[in-house]
Amino acid sequence: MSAQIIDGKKVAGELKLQIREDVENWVKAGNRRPFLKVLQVGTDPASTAYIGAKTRSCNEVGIDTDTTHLPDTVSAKELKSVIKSFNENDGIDGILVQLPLPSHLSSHDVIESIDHRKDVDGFHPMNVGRLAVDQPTFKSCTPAGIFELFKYYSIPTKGKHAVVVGASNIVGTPMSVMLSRESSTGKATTTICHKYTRDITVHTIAADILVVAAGQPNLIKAEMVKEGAVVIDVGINRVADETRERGYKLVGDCDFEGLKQKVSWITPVPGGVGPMTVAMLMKNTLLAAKKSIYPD
Ligand code: BQF
Repeated sequence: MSAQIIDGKKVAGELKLQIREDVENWVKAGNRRPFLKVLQVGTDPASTAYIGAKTRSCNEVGIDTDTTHLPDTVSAKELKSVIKSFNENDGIDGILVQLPLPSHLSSHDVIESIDHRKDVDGFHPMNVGRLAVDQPTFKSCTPAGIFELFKYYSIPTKGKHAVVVGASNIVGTPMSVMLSRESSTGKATTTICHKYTRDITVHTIAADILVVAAGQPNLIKAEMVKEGAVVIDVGINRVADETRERGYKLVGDCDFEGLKQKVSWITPVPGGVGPMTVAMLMKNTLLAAKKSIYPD
């Protein structure tokens, strides 16, 4: 048996067409076009590439956007005063601070300084807390995108054993919360593995749904998964490849070729979860403009 491939690029494209229509209807009804402000600290090339993908998506769906660049020497005080000016600017609906930040800056402090009503990444403690208690919120884009894939492909989560590998604030933790909670789909029995887990295979082999966000190429091999499992690979790793003009290729955290023979569904890298993350950012920005989560 060979797995069915979850085509995140296709699903993201369809979602963006829907969002574009929603944006046009919002503007036709007499509202200002939604505006996303992106803040980049420093010049990390991967961050620049991700911001490029987000800017292109904004253009596709009709959301206005621009990026403010600050030097990697910026102080916490200066950065927070810039964010404060964005918070107070009524022309800005969504604010995104591209991560990671230089090490002298605390991402906790910076994220907390964003107005939670403009936190389209869903990283502010207000939004994370509301997620945990099943209230309407800006959901972290990657887990939200994975749930859109479950919906699109009619992959049930209710009553399943879901295992999340990786406990980051951005992916693993909100994913485990969304899987375990009652709302939307969810309703799974959820295990979360992290760097202190003694034997991850004990857990991964028991998973009906396996979500891997560890940032380690080839971490998950065929012998570590259950026959017929659903595998969601969130990893995006650069590995050297001389045959590519860039000198590298992108791979996930899973041995895709090995797993494909054994599981029922699997996401590729690239073209799996990544495009969904960006599409959900567009959705959150429209929700912010419409004040759908936090009415005035
Ligand atoms: C694809 C990200 C790690 C650290 C910071 C499409 C993206 C990626 C892959 C993308 C990511 C990962 C983003 C693909 C945004 C996802 O075709 O497979 C899009 O742009 N992402 C980010 O902003 O910061 C990160 C991963």
